[in-house]
Amino acid sequence: MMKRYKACFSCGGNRHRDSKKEKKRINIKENLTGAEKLSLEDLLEEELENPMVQLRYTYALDVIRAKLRLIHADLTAQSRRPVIRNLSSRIKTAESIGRKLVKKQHEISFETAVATLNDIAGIRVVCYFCDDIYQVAAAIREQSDLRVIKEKDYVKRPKKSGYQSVHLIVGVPVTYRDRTQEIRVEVQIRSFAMDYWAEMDTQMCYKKNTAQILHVERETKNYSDLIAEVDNKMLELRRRIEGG
Ligand code: 0O2
Repeated sequence: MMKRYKACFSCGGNRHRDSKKEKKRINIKENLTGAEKLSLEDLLEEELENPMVQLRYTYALDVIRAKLRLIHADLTAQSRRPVIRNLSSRIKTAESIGRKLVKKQHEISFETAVATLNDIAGIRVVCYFCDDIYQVAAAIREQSDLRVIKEKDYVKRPKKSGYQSVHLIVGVPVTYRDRTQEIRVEVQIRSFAMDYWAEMDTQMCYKKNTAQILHVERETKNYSDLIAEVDNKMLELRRRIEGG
């Protein structure tokens, strides 16, 4: 399940401390506990960890996961080979949300996170071949109970880093009693080879220091090109085999 962090964000929250809304929220907290002022990071973590919030995001992830299992079964039956290799999901930690809000120069608050971030809930779909990505994306678009809000194709146009994946931001209706809320889930769809690169890239980021950064980034970008070449060759081979 989700890892719990004590949030520690780079801006320290000082830039945001003056907002009227924030003062009000801190006062409310003081009245309730009499404890010392909570930082913006702690407030964000506390609101994110509210069971009703967590359960809404978990519900949305469960819906998408169930849908992807159906899509996998359908596409596997059609093509007579497995299409999706694995699925993984997570709810973003308060620490990671805080970092992203700072990066986007947004106020650190739960409301801003919910309003501006598309990936508080995320699911990763790893397919065997690069053409499977588009089959899965098309099948998601066809689902009448889901709304595709935004799409980014980093396979056709890889990121400067070399990162490749298709991202769909999908709206999932979550109804509790008489209230329906649309929860956004980021679905990252990539091939097995693209996933290998992304995982290794994440690992390298932890290792690199400022002096190494340019060199490491150049090298990982080159490996992304190499891996894409192998990915395409595997696809060509599969098509030759299928063609008899
Ligand atoms: P984490 O830990 O994976 O959650 P948007 O707000 O929708 O317009 P966003 O989310 O700001 O767009 O950016 P983007 O590039 O569409 O998607 C960001 C996510 O893609 C990242 O999430 C990563 O999961 C993945 N990603 C993007 N670029 C790279 C890269 O160069 N290397 C690797 N390994 N992954 C990448 P987070 O929030 O950064 O992290």
